[in-house]
Amino acid sequence: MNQSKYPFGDAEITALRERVIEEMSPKRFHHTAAVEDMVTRLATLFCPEDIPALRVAALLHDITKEYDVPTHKAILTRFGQAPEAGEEYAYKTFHARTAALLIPEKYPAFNCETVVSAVRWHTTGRAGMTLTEKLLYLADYIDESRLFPDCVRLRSFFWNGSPEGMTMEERHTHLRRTLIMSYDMTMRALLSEDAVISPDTALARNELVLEELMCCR
Ligand code: DGI
Ligand code: FE
Ligand code: FE
Repeated sequence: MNQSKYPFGDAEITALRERVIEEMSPKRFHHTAAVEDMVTRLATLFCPEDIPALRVAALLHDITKEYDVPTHKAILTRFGQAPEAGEEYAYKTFHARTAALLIPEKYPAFNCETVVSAVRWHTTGRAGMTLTEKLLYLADYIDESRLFPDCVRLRSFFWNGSPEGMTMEERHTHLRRTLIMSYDMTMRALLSEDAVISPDTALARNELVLEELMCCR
């Protein structure tokens, strides 16, 4: 028999998809479904055993994206989590935090660490990201519904590198290089808007760059 690491499978994930579609605009659901597909493709290469959790995390990652800032702040306050210094002005990152906070009460059947942490860190990443956190972060960036030039470029960089034909070690190096490229593009875009860069964004990028320097020079 197939032993899954997770207490949910295809039937529960299909029911979740039908519930999530009711909670967001058609546009947001279109993106959500595309992230589910992309994270499944990525997890097939890196950690097939985590596909159920990553599909769930994809379905839940943007459930609060369409809330306004006062609603995010009210949720954060209810959970005793005022935004940290530097995050107060990076309000577009709030939805990752509030979605993760609401999972235990709104979706208790899917309240597992892999799901919640992938949702929590999907926008900024963080220093010390787990593999599953990295995969949702990247899938959110390069899902096929995104046509923005940076996204198209990053999607091509990852898949044109033919990661299917690589050893696992080469795949991890390719993933790191793809993530570094994503952070460089995000930070350039944020700088061009004079936006506040979340400390987690900066820490995640620096850690990956240092790993690259130590490994490959
Ligand atoms: O929710 P999505 O649109 O699917 O994607 P996302 O969760 O990656 O959110 C992207 C938005 O978040 C985009 O408008 C840029 C913003 N963002 C990401 N990192 C930071 C940030 N905004 C600020 N101010 N600082 C960050 O570090
Ligand atoms: Fe998001
Ligand atoms: Fe998203």
